[in-house]
Amino acid sequence: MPSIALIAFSDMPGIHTLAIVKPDAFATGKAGKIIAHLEAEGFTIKAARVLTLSPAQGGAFYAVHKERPFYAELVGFMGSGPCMPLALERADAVAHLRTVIGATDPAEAAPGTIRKLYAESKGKNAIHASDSDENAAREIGFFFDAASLA
Ligand code: FUP
Repeated sequence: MPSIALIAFSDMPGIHTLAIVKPDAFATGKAGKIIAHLEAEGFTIKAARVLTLSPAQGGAFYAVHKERPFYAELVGFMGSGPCMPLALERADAVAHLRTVIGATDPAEAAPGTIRKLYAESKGKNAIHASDSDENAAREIGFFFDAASLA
């Protein structure tokens, strides 16, 4: 269960979301450019970590996809090196971040989006972003406790 402080942080409608700079972006040295892109879009970083996900952590985070054919590959990739979860704040956070990252497959992503600029494939696609306020609250709580949220 999230703490009371975390609920207060995450329940403000629409202003928080979770991004993860994925291992491919670290491997290609693009993590800093991606963070700069997020700040230029008006996101404030409220909390950040760098960690390598264990199979259990990656599997739990992406449990919603566990019946999908790409699940094992996804969990393996997400644990292949460091990643960086970021709790972000901005008006209309979830929807705006989804626009800023672009389509799942960089080949289909709009020009100027993070995935178009920095991703190499549908699997190795540089960044994760929450897809709803409900999932943003859950995903922020997955990585951060109340004490680490600014
Ligand atoms: P997105 O929300 O854009 O990250 O996309 P999805 O929630 O559909 O997928 C989550 C992650 O699964 C993607 F970021 C990458 C991976 N994936 C694949 O590897 N292959 C696919 O065909 C679809 C998704």
